[in-house]
Amino acid sequence: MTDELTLTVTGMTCGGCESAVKRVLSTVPGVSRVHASHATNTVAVSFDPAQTTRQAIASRIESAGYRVQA
Ligand SMILES: [Cu+2]
Repeated sequence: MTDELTLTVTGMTCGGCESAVKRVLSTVPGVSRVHASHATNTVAVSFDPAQTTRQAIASRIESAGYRVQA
């Protein structure tokens, strides 16, 4: 089973930031697809809710230096 989640993330300013977000999320078990856009301040994630949570994904993004809006 796969859930989709779109987070509003601030602090991404270029393609390098998008790549950084994708890289850290690729280490989260259960995350299958990530689309990050600094132009729209969004990160869309496909994930298995049996393996991870919105909270785990958000805290991983924040640990990389970006802010996730509630
Ligand atoms: Cu950047």
